[in-house]
Amino acid sequence: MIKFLNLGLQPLANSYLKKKNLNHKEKKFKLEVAFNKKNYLVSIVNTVPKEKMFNNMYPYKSSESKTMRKSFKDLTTKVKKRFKPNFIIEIGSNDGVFMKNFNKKNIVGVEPCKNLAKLTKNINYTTYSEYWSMKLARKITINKKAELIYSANTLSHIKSLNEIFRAINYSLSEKGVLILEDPSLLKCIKNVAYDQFYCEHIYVFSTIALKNILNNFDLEIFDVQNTTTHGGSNRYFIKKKINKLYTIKKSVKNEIKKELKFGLNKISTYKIFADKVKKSKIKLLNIFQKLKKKKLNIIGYGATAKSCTVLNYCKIGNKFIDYFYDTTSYKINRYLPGSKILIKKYKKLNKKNIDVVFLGAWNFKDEIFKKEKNFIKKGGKFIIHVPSPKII
Ligand code: DWN
Repeated sequence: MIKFLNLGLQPLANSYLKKKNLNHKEKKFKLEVAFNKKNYLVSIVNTVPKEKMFNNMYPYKSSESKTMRKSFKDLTTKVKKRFKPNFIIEIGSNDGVFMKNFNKKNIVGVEPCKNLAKLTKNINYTTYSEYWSMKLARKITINKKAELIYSANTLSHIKSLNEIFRAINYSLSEKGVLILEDPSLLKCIKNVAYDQFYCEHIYVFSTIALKNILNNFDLEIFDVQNTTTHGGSNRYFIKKKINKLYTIKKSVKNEIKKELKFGLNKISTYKIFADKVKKSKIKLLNIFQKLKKKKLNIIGYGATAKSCTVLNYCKIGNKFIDYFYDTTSYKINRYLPGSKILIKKYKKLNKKNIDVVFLGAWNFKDEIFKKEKNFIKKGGKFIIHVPSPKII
């Protein structure tokens, strides 16, 4: 593994602080990112035990944005039509935003965060509140294998790829399909979206890396689609190699071509990216300093896990940002880890008391700009740090 990026000491991204704990020392870990030149996998170097991140107090709910609700709903329609699955497993079912589009008889969820699993259990969707493992795979599919396994923004959070794919291989029927959806490394590197790296994102996958990993488990990608969610993701359609029901689509070759052309197989590409990250930090700090000199009121919008990386790496704290707005109940009245900026319950932006807004949830720019059109009309501005820090 070759380290190429050092994002400093970072707290746990989704560990929002209570007021009474503001003076407690926060646990921090060294956030470094590395490239494996054998299989092209990009991963963080130091990982945090899963129980510290995914427990009974996980704050993130996938259904919080219109964009994601629509994305999951649209996929459901396509999946039903294309694969007609009768037995589906969703790994990382979160608050049920995907699951709820299916009949309760046809889908089971796996969600180790007990507070979230409860939400789907309460409405009678079978949900295993456990980490995805071989043991769990045996429990769920000992008698009946899955025709579809779906996992969005989850496998990148699990350290043991061996355990993940062995368990998937065991659970998937011979003719079954695995659909994986995760942020695209190509998009992340191209857009200098370094905030995709934090404790939970152990991996940011490329097609070339995923192909190499899947090969060890006799699995192969037969289709790949680029989606716009989370700043640019890939949706991979995967099958067992023995399954001849699907032919490998041109999309796979094309995606690999794009990645190789950009140089995702070369360490030099990642070194260039790391230089851009350093420049991005300087530029973002300059923007904040200039705005503060003018005594403008700056707030944040969307207290994302990604913001944790940016704010702590760039050392942007409550001297620059007065507070964040967020719609998520678990985050409200808490403080962002490290930077200790207060998170307030979302209110429509008002130009009377807010001049500039740092867009923590930059991946939902279109949805947020639509919602805040009056603020924009009245001259309200946003700071966006991806692909390059600027005021718009
Ligand atoms: O992989 C992960 C992704 C999918 O979700 C997890 N490791 C953790 C989490 O990452 P994130 O916090 O960076 O995700 P989002 O989806 O960018 O978070 C958006 C945040 O912004 C949420 O807290 C909700 C909030 N929000 C809001 O307050 N108003 C979002 C929208 C669209 C809004 O209008």
